[in-house]
Amino acid sequence: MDALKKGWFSELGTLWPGEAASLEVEEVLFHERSKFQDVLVFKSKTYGNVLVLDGVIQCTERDEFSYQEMITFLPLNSHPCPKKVLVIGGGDGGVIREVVKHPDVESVTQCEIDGCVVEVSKKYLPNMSKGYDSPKLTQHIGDGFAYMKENKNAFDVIITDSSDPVGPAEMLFEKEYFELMRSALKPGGIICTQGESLWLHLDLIKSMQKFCRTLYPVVEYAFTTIPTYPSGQIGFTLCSTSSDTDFRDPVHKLSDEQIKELGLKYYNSDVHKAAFVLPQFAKEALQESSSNGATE
Ligand code: SPM
Repeated sequence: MDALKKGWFSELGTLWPGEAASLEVEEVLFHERSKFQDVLVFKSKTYGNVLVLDGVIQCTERDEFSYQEMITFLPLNSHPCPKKVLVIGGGDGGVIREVVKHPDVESVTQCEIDGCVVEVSKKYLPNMSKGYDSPKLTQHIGDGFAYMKENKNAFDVIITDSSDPVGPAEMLFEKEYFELMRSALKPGGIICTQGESLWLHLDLIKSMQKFCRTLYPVVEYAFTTIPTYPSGQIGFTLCSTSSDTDFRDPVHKLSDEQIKELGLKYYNSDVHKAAFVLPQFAKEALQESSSNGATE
């Protein structure tokens, strides 16, 4: 594998041509091809154990909490009562770990297509996969599309924790998928999906915002910082079926005591609000996509 050379892993990818971040490898812990993708776990020198799918870093033990907390608490704290949650993807378990912390959540269903990722995470990423022990969880190893087609009007919140739009996750960035999620939501339901980087994928984000606006009355992009994703930033597409939703002003505001009880290390209510404040170039680009978005 070209990405592993002379004790370093380099993240070479078609979505970020001409650049590649590298991590020093102490030991390769697992490396096999599953039915769906190349699965690698290595112990890095400074970021703990690292999960890589098809050559792309999915999470490291050192900085994963930024992404997992934000993709979870941005939607859950924007919904008045998020009792039933669906997670598509998220095989490492980190999002499940966060979802089951929320006191309003009664049940969470996970659809992960690749059982190998779940098993590998249980073995090598114990702090992420510990959510798998929760009695709130029902897990399906299978296709999220098929599951949602059979479960209409069923969920308060749907979180899509996917890899990038190349390979198995490509369809999760298309309009049909967002239509399907809408049909699986209860009235007032909210979705939050992995929404890619402003620095690298602005055209993709613009086109997603545009088609989302044809399906949902409220559509926003928020982001978090994370050193081991290309450009150090990754975003989230948030949509609500209710025009009353204001993602920028969370319904559930957490006190310092609650933050501590929930063990949150990145998310707090100020970070929630700030996540929607965009730099000027992005604000202009997304405003542009919204001004001609109503009819697509
Ligand atoms: N639970 C963590 C899974 C991570 N899912 C998102 C991975 C994205 C990796 N690529 C980032 C590319 C940024 N443009």
